Amino acid sequence: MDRLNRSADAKAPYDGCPVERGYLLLEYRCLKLYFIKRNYSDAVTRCEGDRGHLFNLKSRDDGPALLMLMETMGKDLGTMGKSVWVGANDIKVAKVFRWSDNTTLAVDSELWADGQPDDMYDDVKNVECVRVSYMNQVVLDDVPCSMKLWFACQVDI
Ligand SMILES: [Ca+2]
Repeated sequence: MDRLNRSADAKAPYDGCPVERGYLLLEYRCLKLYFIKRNYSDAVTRCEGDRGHLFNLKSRDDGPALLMLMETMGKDLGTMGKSVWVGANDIKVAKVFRWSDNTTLAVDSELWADGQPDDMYDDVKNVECVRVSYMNQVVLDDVPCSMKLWFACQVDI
């Protein structure tokens, strides 16, 4: 079926968002939070299995959708130490963070937590993957890709 036909039918509001797989349409974003802890590459693979990618949380405007998603699932990102993988990393070129659609996440973006990205986590250096947590607002931090975290997948609609 081509897109035109599908968009004309009764499922139009969710068109392309796999709600049957537990995705939710929140403020025009099609998202699912996985409450299983995985390293970054396993999380990427899981999202790709849904024909999506890790959530590209590119602006403050994306914060409410994530918090709403957590709330819907009965979880709270505001608790200390809680964080979720998002779709940015600097694996290809150090210090050049890219979202999964290849757009850049500037190192001076207001989305980073204070002092981030610092290419560091405890004693580990050269860390390359990005998580989001909540400190009065959603904030990003670069951490080791081997960390096991919850993750948010996004399907483009
Ligand atoms: Ca860091």
